Amino acid sequence: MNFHVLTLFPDMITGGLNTSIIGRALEKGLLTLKAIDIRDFSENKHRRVDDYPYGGGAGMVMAPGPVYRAYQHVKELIDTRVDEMNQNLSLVNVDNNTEVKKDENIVNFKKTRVIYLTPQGKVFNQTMAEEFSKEEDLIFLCGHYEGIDERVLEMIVTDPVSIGDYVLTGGELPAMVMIDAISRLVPGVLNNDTSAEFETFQDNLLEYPQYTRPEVFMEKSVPEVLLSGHHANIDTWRRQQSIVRTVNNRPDMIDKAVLTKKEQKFLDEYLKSKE
Ligand code: 6GU
Repeated sequence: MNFHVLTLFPDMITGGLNTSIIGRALEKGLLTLKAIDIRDFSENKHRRVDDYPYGGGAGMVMAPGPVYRAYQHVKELIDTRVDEMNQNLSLVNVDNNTEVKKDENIVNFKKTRVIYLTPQGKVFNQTMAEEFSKEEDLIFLCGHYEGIDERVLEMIVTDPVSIGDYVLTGGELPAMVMIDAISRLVPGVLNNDTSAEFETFQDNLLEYPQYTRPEVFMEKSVPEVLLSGHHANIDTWRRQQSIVRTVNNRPDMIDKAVLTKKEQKFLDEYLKSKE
């Protein structure tokens, strides 16, 4: 997966994503991350990229020119790489003396998706993360000030995305949030292949609580069942904890959760005990 981020604050992107799990995946070459400074594509001698809004009003608007040229630059890099991959593929096929129709060589003729981070976008969720994680390249466009000239957005954006119902000062943090959520779904990024499948949101239940040593911390003990070694009881207890957490913290999710008859009975009794 190759991430390309169009931004006025490239250091924020590269600095924020080169540690821990994502940093290791970048080192391993499972991911690449390029932050492109939109200011480098200003044709103004003061490197200006914003201007006053037509029709008046507060704040400044990012001009279409620098954004469009930054996008073209990234797109050319992607297209060149895809062309090279296809040429190499043709060479391999020639060497193997295999008959290949021309378009069987084409690895990526899909239009690269351009995600515009905006509170006006569709709200990001795990299903969208899964969908985006199947792409080979993703372009993120981060706005600042009062936004970006609508014309360039109409020309290049395929996916306007928000990360929730609150307003931030720019698209960089949302882009980083999305890159993190998408990256951990790319095969090999997590050490543990299965862990991405079995957790929060996958079956519309929140995760159960976790404990580690010491067994007693400031007079608080680890729940006894976890020390019992009885795996069936542990699984039941964890499912029940997930159900309790979901109904208390995310009552909007509990109706979508798939519960066994026993679990439904447990939930009914729990809710009754709370009345
Ligand atoms: Cl994507 N951008 C900004 N500026 N604010 C947001 C957001 C995005 N998502 C939630 N709030």
